[in-house]
Amino acid sequence: MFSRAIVRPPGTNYADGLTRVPLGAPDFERALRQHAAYCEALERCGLELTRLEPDERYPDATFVEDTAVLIPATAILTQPGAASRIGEVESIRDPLSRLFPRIDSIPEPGTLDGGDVCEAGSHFFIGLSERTNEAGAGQLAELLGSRGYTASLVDIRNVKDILHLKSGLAYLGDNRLVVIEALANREELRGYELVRVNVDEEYAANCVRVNDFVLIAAGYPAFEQTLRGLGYETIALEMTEFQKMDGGLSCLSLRF
Ligand code: CIR
Repeated sequence: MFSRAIVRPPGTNYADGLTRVPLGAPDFERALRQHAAYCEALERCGLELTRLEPDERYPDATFVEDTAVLIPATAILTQPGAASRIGEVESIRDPLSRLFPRIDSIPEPGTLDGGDVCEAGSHFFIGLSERTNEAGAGQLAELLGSRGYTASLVDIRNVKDILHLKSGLAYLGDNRLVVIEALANREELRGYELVRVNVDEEYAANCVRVNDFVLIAAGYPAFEQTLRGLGYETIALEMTEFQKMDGGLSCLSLRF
């Protein structure tokens, strides 16, 4: 169960952030509305929100999930793999210090984005990606290990179209993982029940189970139907303006 989340609305220079997807520039006002609806959905799931101010120094700062990995004992500050995002970590240190008993970090030469870290109960999948390197993943695995969690690596460097591990993998609880086809046959995921996402609905794989609900991107009817068929109550959210900046649903919040 989650009880809180940290969110940060996009700033006016949001469109200056990083993106690899050819979907055009985001509309700032629409992004704000979509962000507000996202926050409302988290509250509907029972979460108390810590709402940070937009941070115009970092156009990608709305994607707060990339800056930390949270477990009850500590908030682990990451080491973003994109140079323009490194400062975001310092900007979230204070709020996390007020909410967590301890702060740890991933030092260089490690790099690690929170979007590459998929928590599945007491196990963590850590993606090796364009943003997360072996050193960063190893440091995180060690920190988690010292707190009683297990971790395994999932190399996505050759998986086309996904920026982070969680762009293609989500944990629903109940030993169930949502996966895109490109990851469905991975040895690392054996032992879990896999909920596959159609190739033409891949963006929807980045969904988030929050207490009694699963938040999903709007516009992916087959996947929504699959989740409902499994007995989940879904909340579909318009994510178009975040998708344009390569962002998924999970990256807009840090949940704990
Ligand atoms: C970036 O490229 O870093 C941002 N524009 C998007 C980050 C999305 N984060 C995530 O999926 N965890």
